[in-house]
Amino acid sequence: MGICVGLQAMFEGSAENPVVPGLGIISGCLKRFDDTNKSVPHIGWNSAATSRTDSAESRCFYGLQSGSKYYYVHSYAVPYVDGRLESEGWTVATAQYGNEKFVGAIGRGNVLATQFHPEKSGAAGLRVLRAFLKDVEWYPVDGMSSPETGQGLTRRIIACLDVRANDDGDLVVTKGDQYDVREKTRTAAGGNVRNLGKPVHLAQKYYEQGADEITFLNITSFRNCPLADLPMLEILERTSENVFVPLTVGGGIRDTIDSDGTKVSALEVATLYFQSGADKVSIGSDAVTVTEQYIKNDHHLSGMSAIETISAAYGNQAVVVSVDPKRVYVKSPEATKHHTLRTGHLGPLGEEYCWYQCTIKGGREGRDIDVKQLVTAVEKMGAGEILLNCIDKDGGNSGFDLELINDTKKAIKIPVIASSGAGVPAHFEEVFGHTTTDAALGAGMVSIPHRGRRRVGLTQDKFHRGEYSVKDVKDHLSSRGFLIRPFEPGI
Ligand code: 1PR
Repeated sequence: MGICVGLQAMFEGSAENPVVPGLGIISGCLKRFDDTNKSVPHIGWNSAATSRTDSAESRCFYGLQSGSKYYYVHSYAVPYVDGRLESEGWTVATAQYGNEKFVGAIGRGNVLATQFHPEKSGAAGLRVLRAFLKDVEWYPVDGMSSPETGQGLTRRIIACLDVRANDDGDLVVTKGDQYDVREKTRTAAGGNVRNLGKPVHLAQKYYEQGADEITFLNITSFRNCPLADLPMLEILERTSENVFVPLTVGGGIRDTIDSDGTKVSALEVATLYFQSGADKVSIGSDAVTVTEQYIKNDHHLSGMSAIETISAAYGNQAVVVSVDPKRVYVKSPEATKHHTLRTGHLGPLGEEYCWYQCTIKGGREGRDIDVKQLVTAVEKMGAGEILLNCIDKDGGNSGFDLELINDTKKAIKIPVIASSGAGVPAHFEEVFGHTTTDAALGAGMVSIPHRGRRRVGLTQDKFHRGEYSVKDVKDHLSSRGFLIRPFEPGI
C-alpha cells in the first residue's frame, strides 16, 4: 500500500523531479496542478469515487465509498484519462479539483495506493485501512455512513485551540478578544487566564463534531521554551491517538537555545512535533523576522530560515505561516509606503484607507511590514498555506475581515485559512460566499461556554458562547448549498 507520495512513487515519474524515475508499477506520470484559477497545494477533503462498485452485493473497492470525503494534501497528481488505467486491469477512484480530474486511489489485487491520507480521513479513511489490512478487496458498503454528496473539494472548517499555562501552571485552552486572554477586572494587572478546558479533551470533542482539521497554538511561545519542556508534544501525542484529522501546531517554531546552551534549529523543533503527531507546523513571529531580512537583502532567499529548511525537508504543505495583523488607518494611499486598500469600514477620523501591519509575539509588537509583503515573501520561501488572523476582529464575534481576506488571496497562490471574528454560523457562509478563501477557522465561537462570553456588539443577544458546535456550522453551510464533508460516525 502506498499513501500520498507512496502512490506517486508507484508511477513512472513526476514533473516534480523529472530525472528521478518512479517504480513504474503503474504506467503514467504526475504533473503539477494548474494554479491559474485555484490554490496549489490542493489541501482538503475531496472524493475518491470509483467507477466500479459491486452493486449487486453492495460492496465497494477497498472500502472507498463515493459519498465519502478523504483528506488530500499535494501539488502533483496523476491526470485521469478515461479508461486508460482500467484497460490495464486497475480499479481507479477519481477526484476533481477545479477542472482537473485526477487519480485519487488505484488498486489491483493486493496493491492499493491512495493519493489522499486514509490515516487523516476520519472514519472514511479508517475503513479503507481496515479493508486493506483485512485483505478484503471488495468491502461491504456501510449504508449508515455514506450519504451521496457532490464531487470536488469541500469547504474546510478548522477548530483552533489557543493553549497556554494558566496561573496555576496547568495547560489550558484559552481565548480572548484582540489577543487579551485574561478575565476582565478593574485592576491594572488583569484577571486570571480564561480556562476553557483541557486541550486533548476539546480536540476530541471537535473531531467528533466533524471538524476538518484541528489547530493548536501555543500562545506564550515567545517565552523561551526549552526543548525538554515543549508543552505541546504530549498534547499532540495524546490527541493523535484518537483524532484522525490533520493536526497543526504553532508557537515557538524557530531556532532556539536549549536550557543547557545547546543550539536547536527550527527544523529540529518541527521534527519533534511531526514525530509527536503533527501534520503541519505554523510559524508566526519568525516569519515576520525572516521577511524583514529578506526585504533588507534585496529579496534574496537565505536558504536558512525555518520556513525554507522545514519545507525543504517535509514539503511546503507541512508549513503554515500564521499572520497576526492589525489595521492601520490612513487618509490616502500616499500617506504610507505600505500596500493599502480602500475600506468600507471607515477609520475613527473618517479615514477611507488602511494597511495591515504585521505583529510578532502574539500581537505585542507591531513591525514595519504589511501583510502583502509578508505573504508574498513566505510563499517564495516555501510556505504552503497562510493562517490569516486579524487582531481587530479576534474574539469579536462580528464576522471575518472580508476585505483583508480578499486582498490577501489576490496576492498569492497558496491556500488561505480565514481566521478571527466568527460569531455565528452565518459568518462562515459570508466568508465562503464573499471571498475565495480556502478554509475558515473558528476558536471562541465553538469553545467558549455560555458563562464566559463577553457581551459584544450586535451579536450579544442572539449568540451565546458555546451555543454553536462545528456541526451547527457545517449544517448551516450545507443548507445554503455549500459542499461540506458529510459526518461519518467513527469505527
Ligand atoms: O509567534 O510563531 O511563536 O506563534 C505564536 C502563535 O500564537 C501565533 O500563531 C499567534 O497567532 C498565536 N497567538 C499568540 N498570542 C495569542 C493570543 O491570543 N494572545 N493567538 C495568539 C491567536 C489565534 C487566532 C484565533 C482567531 C480566531 N489566536 O487564530 O484563534 O483569531 O478567534 P475567534 O474565532 O475567537 O475570533 P509564534
